[in-house]
Amino acid sequence: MSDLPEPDLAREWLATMMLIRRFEERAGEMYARAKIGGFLHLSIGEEATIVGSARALRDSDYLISTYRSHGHALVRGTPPENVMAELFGRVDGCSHGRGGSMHMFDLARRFMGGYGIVGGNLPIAAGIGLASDYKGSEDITLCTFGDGASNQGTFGETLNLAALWRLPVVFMVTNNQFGMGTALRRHSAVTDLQRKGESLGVPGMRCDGMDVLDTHAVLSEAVERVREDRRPVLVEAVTYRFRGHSMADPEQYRTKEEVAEWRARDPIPAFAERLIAEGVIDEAERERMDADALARVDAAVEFADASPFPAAESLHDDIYVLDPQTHGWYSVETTPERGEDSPEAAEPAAAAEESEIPQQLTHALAAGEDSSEHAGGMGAAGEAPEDG
Ligand SMILES: Cc1ncc(C[n+]2csc(CCOP(=O)(O)OP(=O)(O)O)c2C)c(N)n1
Repeated sequence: MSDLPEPDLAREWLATMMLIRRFEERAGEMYARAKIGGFLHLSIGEEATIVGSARALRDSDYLISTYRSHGHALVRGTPPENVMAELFGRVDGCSHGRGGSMHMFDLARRFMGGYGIVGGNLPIAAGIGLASDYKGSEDITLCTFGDGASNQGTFGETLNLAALWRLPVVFMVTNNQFGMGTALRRHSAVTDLQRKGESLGVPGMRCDGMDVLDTHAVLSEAVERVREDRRPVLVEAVTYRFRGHSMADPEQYRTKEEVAEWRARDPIPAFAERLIAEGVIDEAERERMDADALARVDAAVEFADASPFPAAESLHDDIYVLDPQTHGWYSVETTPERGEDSPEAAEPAAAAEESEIPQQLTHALAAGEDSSEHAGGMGAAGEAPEDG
């Protein structure tokens, strides 16, 4: 059994797990009440993996996650108000209301975001690791992704390059047993996921992702190894997603008994009971901590509700623009200056020559490609889209 950390630290870990749980439950309710549009993926059941791993980082280290990332923003210290406002699509959201559930982001706290593309965050993590090395810093990056993502091409490509270039990245596969409705044994030939990087030169480790202490102990070792040796490692955190994949999941791929078995190992009561048994907190304090978490979530909802939607005129700020009629900083037909609609805009042909990407966009436009396919935008509030 892993040792407990200092009492204040232990309380903070429990409080953060409780906050994530209460936040996620409320987010689910708000989705049902059509306050939240698009997709919503909850991490209920995975709190020990989130808190145990993130608390192994220094504040200056980077964390990068997936579309299941509300908890990652909260654990890094993004105020619940700004996370909830993001879910509501409001201007005070941590991505100014433009990302929604799948695109949390907080640069100041070195949370490099949620990503909607399965496996899409791995190459970005390698890039962040390369930048850390290039700058001669000690920073490392923790990149978390799902068991399903370990089958993506980006997994092999990124781990190979990370090992070859000795990039300071801890890859953590959050094995919650399913990729959408497909169980691990049905989607991966190798189910011992910590071994999936071995042939690529990335050694593996495993932690009990239902136990915040074990997760923290294993991740601390991984983080320190990576910081010292400047070589990547792969950690498998074994956990379970208590709720459906997203809000529109009939859960026909698993039995109620299986869910109940894992729920009996709920990481929050398990850790709370250990703290009570060792005299760090008592039952009254546990209840107070839970009430505090609820009060913070209440305040977050109130804040998000009062926050305005972004102004219509700001629609084209901070985005890549494909439509030649609209003026964004990366628009093909206008100046490439950020946020500017400058009278000195380059001629369209000249602008297209400046980089390959605008040319590609020009070709896509010429070929009549539908830009909405690339946009990944949010659906109407309250809809139950099939998936992200
Ligand atoms: C490249 C890509 N393919 C498919 C999808 C649709 N999709 C969204 S989530 C998901 C399952 C991923 O499962 P896993 O990596 O285990 O993460 P989890 O959802 O369990 O956290 C899929 C297939 C996508 N978003 N991106």
